Parts: sequence; structure tokens; C-alpha cells
Amino acid sequence: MQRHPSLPSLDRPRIMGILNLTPDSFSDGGLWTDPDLALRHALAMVQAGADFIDIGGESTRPGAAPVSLQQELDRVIPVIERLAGETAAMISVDTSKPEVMRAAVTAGAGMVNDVFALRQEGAVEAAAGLGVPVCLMHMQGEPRRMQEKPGYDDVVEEVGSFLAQRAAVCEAAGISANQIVLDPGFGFGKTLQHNLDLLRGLPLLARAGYPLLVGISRKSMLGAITGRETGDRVAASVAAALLAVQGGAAIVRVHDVAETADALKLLAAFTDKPY
Ligand code: 8Y7
Repeated sequence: MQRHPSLPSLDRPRIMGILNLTPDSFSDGGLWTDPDLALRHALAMVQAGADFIDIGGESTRPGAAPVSLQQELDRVIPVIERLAGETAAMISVDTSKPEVMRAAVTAGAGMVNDVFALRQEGAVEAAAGLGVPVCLMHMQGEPRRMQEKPGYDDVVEEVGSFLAQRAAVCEAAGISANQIVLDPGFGFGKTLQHNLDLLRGLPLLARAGYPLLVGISRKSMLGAITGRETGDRVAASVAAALLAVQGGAAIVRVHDVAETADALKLLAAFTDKPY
């Protein structure tokens, strides 16, 4: 339990590889529902340069079926247990449920990634009690209806103040500032224009002083820009990850780890930094 009470050093950009244990995720749903294949895929992502593996058992896709607590536990816990025994990479659990957070950390997860920014009943207390780092993501509305009519006066300002507020709530509950990562939540209650404004506004969001995590990989904003289906968005995803890191993202959450690692190596060489 709690093999990784703190974040790895973020002096260079880090890659979070996505492992979806759901039958209905938008891009890779159903691919890794077999635990053996899931484990193999996770280890391949670590081999390819992932510093984090984000494991989720409930799809947040608009219209996705809700998942019961038991179902979510059954999907993620066995895989976390086995993966924890086989890698030193940080295992992050993508969940909003306090019970799943606790079971996942007991099983070997070292971080909580919550698209609800710990707003569910008991979630802040659970995460604080576990003592692990947390990623707090912005979302407007709730997954089922978030894309119906997203609206902001100033998306960067509003997302920034929401995240600062959630960080303050977490710190008040005993989560230390250096255990907090913030995420503008690309695609979660945002139009294409909102997403582009946020990508452009990353340097402003970074000024709050918390590391930023960005997840754009294969998302529909890339489909809107390129006209390509999810599986054909790898190049656009890599470009987006590179733009995010240049804008100040500390961690990029991606499906295509090897390709992203190559791009970040190129950026490191270009900026004369170590990778
Ligand atoms: C994000 C996320 C998803 C994201 C963080 C997808 C779970 C949709 N997107 N978590 N989760 N940030 N922190 O594309 O952008 O994988 S689900």
C-alpha cells in the first residue's frame, strides 16, 4: 500500500499511459477487458516510456452506461494488483468513488485521477486519508449531458478559478500542495473553441503553481480538426501533446506512448534539455 506517496520529479515532461478496462470507452473500449491482455498492454506502455499508468473501469463518454461499485472494483482491482507487482511506474486509478480509491491504493495504486475533482460525497476525505497525489479535473455539467450546450464567458478564467477552488478544498482537507495536479479537462463540457482557448491558455493556468496534466489523446476535438476517426488520430494526438507540453503541461495522458515519447525526445533535444 502507498508505494508512491509522492509524485515523480516533474523536471521533465512525463507520460501517463491510458488503460481503459471498460467495454464502452470511445476510443479503445473493449480492447483490454481481458485482464491478461490489459496487463500486457500496461507493461508495454511502461516499456515505451510511460511514467504513469492510468487505470479506469467506468467510461465517462456521454451516454455511457453507469457502472456499479462492485463492477468497477471487479474490473480495476485485480489488474492494479498484478501490475503493481510487475512495475515501478506510478499506477493512477481513474475513479470518482471513494471506495474504489481506497481499494485501489490498497492494491498498489499510488495516485487518484478524478474527473469530478473529488466532488463526490466522501471523495476528498478518502483521498486525504490515503495520502496519495490527486489529479483534479475540470468538467462542466455531468458526463451524460456535458456536451449539450457548454457555455462560458471566459473559459480559461472559469476553469482556472474552479481548479484553484478545488485545490484549496483539498489542501484544507489535509492534501499537501505538492500532491495536487490540475487538469483543464479537455472535451468535458467544452466546444472545440473552448478546447483551443484552453490549450492556448495553458501558460496562464500553469501560473497557479500546480503541475498541469493534459489529456487530448484521440479526443473528438482532434476529429473535428482533422476529419479523422479515433484510431487515425495518432499524429494529431502527438502534435497536441507536444503543444500541451510547450504550453506548460507537466504530464500528458495518452494512448500512444511510444509515439509521444519520441516527440518529447525531439522537443528535449530542440530545447537542449535532458529527457
Ligand atoms: C481525461 C481523464 C478521461 C482527461 C484526466 C479519454 C479519465 C476520456 N479524459 N482524466 N479521463 N484528464 N485527468 O479520452 O482529459 O480518455 S476519459
